[in-house]
Amino acid sequence: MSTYREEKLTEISSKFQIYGQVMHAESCKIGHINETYSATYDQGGTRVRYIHQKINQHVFKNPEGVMDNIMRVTNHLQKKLQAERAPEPTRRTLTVVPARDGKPFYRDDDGEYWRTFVYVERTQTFEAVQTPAQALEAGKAFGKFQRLLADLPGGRLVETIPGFHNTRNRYNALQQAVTEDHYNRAQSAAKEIDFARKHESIVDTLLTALADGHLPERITHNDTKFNNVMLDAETGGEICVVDLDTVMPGLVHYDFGDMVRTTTSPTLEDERDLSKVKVLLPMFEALATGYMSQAGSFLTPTEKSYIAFAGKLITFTIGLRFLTDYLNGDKYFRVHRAGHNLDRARTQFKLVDSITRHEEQMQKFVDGL
Ligand code: GN1
Ligand code: MG
Repeated sequence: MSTYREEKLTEISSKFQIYGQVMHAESCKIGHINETYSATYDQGGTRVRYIHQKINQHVFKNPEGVMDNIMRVTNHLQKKLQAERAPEPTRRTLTVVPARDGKPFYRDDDGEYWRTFVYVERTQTFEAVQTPAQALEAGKAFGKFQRLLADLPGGRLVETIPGFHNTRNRYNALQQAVTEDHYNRAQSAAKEIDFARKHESIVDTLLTALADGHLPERITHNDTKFNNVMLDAETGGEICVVDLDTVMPGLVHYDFGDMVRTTTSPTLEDERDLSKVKVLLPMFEALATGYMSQAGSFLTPTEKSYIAFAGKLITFTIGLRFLTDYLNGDKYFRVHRAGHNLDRARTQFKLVDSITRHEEQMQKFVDGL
């Protein structure tokens, strides 16, 4: 890590209510948005770890609203886990460590927002799903998350990114990027742009059902990728879901859909060998079983009837976003190579195709649960 970063992290570490000396810090998690570090402290002779994270304000325009949501959600989860007598409850939801002034964040001299979490030990995360057992755990983890938050007291959570999963808006943003074509990239993405246009008919389905009152708004996570589930390093069982910045009012389909996107094809999000990208039904069945074991108690029949569709829609939506960002010059998602966002879009669209082929079978399986 650069000296700048080490010095910065030493400064940051002194701003939170942590007892002990920071020993070292390192970069962790390959997210596309925030900067994340794990830091090891010496606390009376014992090593303890914390997570320090800088919030990306280009993406999250209201960081205090983000932290307000996270405090409400994590406090509620902690209470519910204790009431349910869950073992090791402090490993099962994130714990925010307050700053010295008691706020859930520290704002530095550059106006950057930092926050700190207790490090959840003895867990593992994976960039790509490997087994149906893992898909089952992911489904269970996010299903439980929704279930435990169903009775969150207080007003509506802040919409940290308004219209985050609004596929109509995402579709329109793509059309605008194509028209402007500031980076002269539209030609290189002609096939993908065409794919997007051919699928326009699906973009309003859930929005219309919500507007017509057929689907209820709930509290959802909205970024349920598989690498946001911490699995116990020993047993592989789900422990804790992370990345709570986009917890806000939403449809359960946003969560289930992103789980389908990231846990039914055992490939990376930017896999270039598209022949490998496809839904494996045993993965889907395990995912749906895990999810329904928790969410089955509160889902309405109409919500349930859109479950397989959700996988297609959200995979398509994330594909639209990658493609739009490619055309807009890679301003949003961190890229590591030329054409990275285009590769990501291609992978998503290939998966959309595969889900479409299996959609009926997938829904039938869910109906039988
Ligand atoms: C972003 O936080 P991170 O990098 O895991 C994005 C998600 C996308 C995901 C695609 C706030 O997630 O919506 O699905 O990349 N988060 C935000 O990998 O835009
Ligand atoms: Mg995220």
